[in-house]
Amino acid sequence: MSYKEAKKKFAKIGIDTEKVIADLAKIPISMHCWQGDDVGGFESVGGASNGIQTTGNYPGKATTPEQLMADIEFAMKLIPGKHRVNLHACYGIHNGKVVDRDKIGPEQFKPWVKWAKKNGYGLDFNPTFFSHKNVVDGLTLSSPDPEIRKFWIKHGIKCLEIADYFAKELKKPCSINFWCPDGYKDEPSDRLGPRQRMADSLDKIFKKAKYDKKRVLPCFESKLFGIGVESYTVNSHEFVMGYAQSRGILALLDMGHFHLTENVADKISSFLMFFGKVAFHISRPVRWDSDHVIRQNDDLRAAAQEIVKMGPENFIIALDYFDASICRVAAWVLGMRNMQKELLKAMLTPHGMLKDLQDAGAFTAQLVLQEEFKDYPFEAVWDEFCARMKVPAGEEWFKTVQKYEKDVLLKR
Ligand code: RNT
Ligand code: ZN
Repeated sequence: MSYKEAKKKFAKIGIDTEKVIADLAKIPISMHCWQGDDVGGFESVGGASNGIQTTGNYPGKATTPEQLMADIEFAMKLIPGKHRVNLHACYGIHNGKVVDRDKIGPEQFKPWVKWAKKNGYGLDFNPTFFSHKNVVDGLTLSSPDPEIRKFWIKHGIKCLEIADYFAKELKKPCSINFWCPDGYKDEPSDRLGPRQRMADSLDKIFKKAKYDKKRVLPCFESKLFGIGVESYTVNSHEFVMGYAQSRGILALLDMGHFHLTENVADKISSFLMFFGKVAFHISRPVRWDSDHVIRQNDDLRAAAQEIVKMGPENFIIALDYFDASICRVAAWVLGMRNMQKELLKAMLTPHGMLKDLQDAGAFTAQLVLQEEFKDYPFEAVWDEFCARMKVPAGEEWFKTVQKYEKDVLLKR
């Protein structure tokens, strides 16, 4: 179906595709730098550890800042619209002399800011509470050892200051997400103490750090379990909700951090009501928090539908997956485009009409139309969107990546 025909068809159910195209172009997605090098970073060659695990050894991984930047730029060219890049503290650029995490500052991130300015990307940030010798017994901010806590508190403070530097330089708000691996493999005897220590450490970080609350948006990510922390995580969903709500920061939902049968999309409206803004890690768990590349599946569809209904401007949409078994550049492009495709499908759904059916108790009509609208000609609008954004619409983007792989990635 041509775009013209699709436009008419959507107009009949009250959807203005021109507006949808314009609106979709304005939704930034935060692309995670860590898909480019299996969450490696530039401090050491050790790779990811302490609660982060990648599997696979696909060739062509970025091993230097220049390579990672080039790969991100290449991927971004195949993704419609202007987006953000999500950095982790372990991606500081140290030029030979590695500064430890309690001492890093804007200095290590200057080249990133210069690069982001040149390319027009916004930047988001994350302290790195993993892949480090000071994660002792799997604990950071909740460690019973005050020296260990002190180290990680300093790291948190430094990172808030780096986020502030990003926001100031790029003149765009910067979200900074706190995720810590803290937890226990087996039944702990004390569940309260670690949570009290965690809250106290976080309070110290937010109190001492110098940052502008208007331009830096701290987020706090919960997690149900991890490998090696099967029995207890300090930052459980309830803990994170309570802490974030009481301290005026945002809670972050990661799609892989809940029971597999839990409907993460259902949580969004409650979050929005009580936080005003929702931070999201879009991920795909397969049997566990496996961080697979996101697909256009029911979970992503449901999340996108809620994001669109609640107003995308109220969300920080960040991707979080890392597959080391496939081409990393393709993984970025596919995931970003899948996110946009699901947002577009949601924007092409007449939510007002469906809501009225729900309120009228017309459940048969609601079910029928919810299903029928899934078959509306989304593809014609996507193609038009891509054409206007000057990126390939269909699978031909992959040929471009294959060429880059042959010419650049496989020569590393
Ligand atoms: C880990 C969390 C966290 C990380 C990134 C790298 O389970 O999802 O968000 O994936 O910070
Ligand atoms: Zn996450």
